[in-house]
Amino acid sequence: LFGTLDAPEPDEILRSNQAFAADPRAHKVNLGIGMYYDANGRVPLMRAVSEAQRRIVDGGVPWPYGPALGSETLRAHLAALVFGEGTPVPVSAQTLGGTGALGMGATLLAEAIGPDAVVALSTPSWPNHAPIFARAGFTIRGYRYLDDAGTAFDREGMLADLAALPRGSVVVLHAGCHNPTGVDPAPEDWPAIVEILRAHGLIAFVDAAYLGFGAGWSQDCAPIRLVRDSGVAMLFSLSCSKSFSLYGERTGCLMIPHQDDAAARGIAAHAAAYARTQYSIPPGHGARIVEIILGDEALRADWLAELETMRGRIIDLRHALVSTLAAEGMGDRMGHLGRQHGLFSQSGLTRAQVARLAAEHAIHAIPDGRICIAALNEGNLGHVARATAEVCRH
Ligand code: PLP
Ligand code: TYF
Repeated sequence: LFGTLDAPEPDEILRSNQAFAADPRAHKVNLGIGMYYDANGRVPLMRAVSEAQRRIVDGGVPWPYGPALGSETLRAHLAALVFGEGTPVPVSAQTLGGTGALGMGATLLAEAIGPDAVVALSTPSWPNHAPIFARAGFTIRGYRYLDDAGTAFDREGMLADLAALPRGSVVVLHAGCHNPTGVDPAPEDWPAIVEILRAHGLIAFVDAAYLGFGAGWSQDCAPIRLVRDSGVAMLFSLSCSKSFSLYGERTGCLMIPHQDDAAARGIAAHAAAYARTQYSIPPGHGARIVEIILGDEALRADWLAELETMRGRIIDLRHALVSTLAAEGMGDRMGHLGRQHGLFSQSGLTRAQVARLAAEHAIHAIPDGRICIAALNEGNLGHVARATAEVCRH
């Protein structure tokens, strides 16, 4: 029956994760899939999340069906957290993580503007971006993002490529902590990007999965607010997976600012129709956890403080890795890792070197050279640096 189906391209990130899981060596290291790990190599259960869970259990709260667009309180809290207290609440839907927000947004866009429009992605981008927008029927195009060395932002290249897009194209922008490169536009680059979007009639789809991991929560929200304040047509996908360490709960939100009441009602109806045919209602548990945290001043402050500690630990790890690699004889060849942001960097390792890291040293990275810095710790950093220097030497 299904023999005619072509197998889709396998996801190299998930494949690397499977290879790690199947590796029997005790000293194995997982630099592949993007998760934040603590100093003991564990995905943290954040203090505020733990307390919110306790309140849910102690309160004996039941789990009835909820609305198709999810919790209105959660959506209002998230909008205030990103766009500022007291600003207009955008039309929004609670989604299945950031991925669900991208999928819903892509479908709503295809319904609204037709799938003939171009969707432009940074080269490179998160490998799920292209299939998500392609599934909604869009034609995908790349825009330049990295300089020739592949380690810094190519401002002129990006601006030129955006300016060359047909009017009405959709531009997917990483809000920060770019996946897979860790390379972000500087704060002073964003006004020029927004001006190109405005002048050329482009639609911004801003994707945020790492808020709080870049320069700090409010700094990380600044580009998102800048796009919103410019009046450019905008969709915004927010993932709570990393910022609340709630990966498996599938908590996220799609927000669409600047809509008058009639447009907002239309969007909400289409979003609810999408939910109804895909999954009916979004999952409740992670959403209730985030809602409890954001609705309680003390819990919210503790969550932000712990997130800030996580951010600081990644920066320390970046510097420790750069200096340990230098001590292993690599000079400043990987100095860019210390200047980049978020969970990831592209190491510059070739596919062959990545394969050797896995085969000879039980270190699993993504074949394109992406490494998850947040998976390093005191116990594995020396091993990773020695092995990296070794595969680069021979
Ligand atoms: N967007 C980017 C850039 C990501 O790296 C991720 C990673 O998970 C997502 C969206 C999706 O997030 P989620 O796991 O919440 O679906
Ligand atoms: O890039 C990452 O590693 C994360 C997690 O199909 C992820 O964004 C990776 C692949 C995937 C879903 C999530």
